[in-house]
Amino acid sequence: MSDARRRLPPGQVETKKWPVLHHGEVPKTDLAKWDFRVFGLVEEPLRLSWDEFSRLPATDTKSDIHCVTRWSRFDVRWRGVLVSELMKRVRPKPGANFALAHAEGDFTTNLPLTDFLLPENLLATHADGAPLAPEHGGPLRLVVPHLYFWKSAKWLRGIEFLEKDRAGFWESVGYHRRGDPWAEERFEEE
Ligand SMILES: Nc1nc2c(c(=O)[nH]1)N[C@H]1C(S)=C(S)[C@@H](COP(=O)(O)O)O[C@H]1N2
Ligand SMILES: [Mo]
Repeated sequence: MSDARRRLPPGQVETKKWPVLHHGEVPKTDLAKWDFRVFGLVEEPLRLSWDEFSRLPATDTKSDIHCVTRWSRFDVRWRGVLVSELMKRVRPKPGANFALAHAEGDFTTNLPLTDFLLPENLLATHADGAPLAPEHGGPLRLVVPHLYFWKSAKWLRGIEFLEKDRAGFWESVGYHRRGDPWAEERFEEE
């Protein structure tokens, strides 16, 4: 099997392009008013301004994107703050089992805590060497490479830790609660 085939989850097709997909309008972000919040089941809630967030240590990563609409894009170069770096500043309470990513305009997406904490997950400010374009989620998006791309919330504004799973935006209209592309967890069975 070719390298490209091995990297392609079942039912996916590789594209060199980067399609833009989301619900609603691209939000206009005023960085002076922007904040990033960590709340819910955590010992100390955290609130960072854009300046404070920008001072967190940045890391370069590279990962593949797998969209549930069946396109995959290989080797996207990301730059941003590793979730593990953020977690050095946050202590989830013992009952925290899920993370709910909050984005502009009430968009949310839910992740089991174990999926959220994986070492390759990133709070991305840059893609392919440039600041993340607004249509791709700039100034900040979540990147969770091992799950379908709808879990990678664009225009990310915070993370809420929860005891019980709470369906996010796409999950509440039938998308799978976990979304593993290798297991083709596309939609919840009726
Ligand atoms: N805030 C927000 N983030 C979102 C979405 C959305 O509707 N709102 N859609 C998701 C879906 S379904 C996909 S496939 C990817 C698309 O990201 P892209 O436009 O950068 O390719 O964003 C995800 N993140
Ligand atoms: Mo999607």
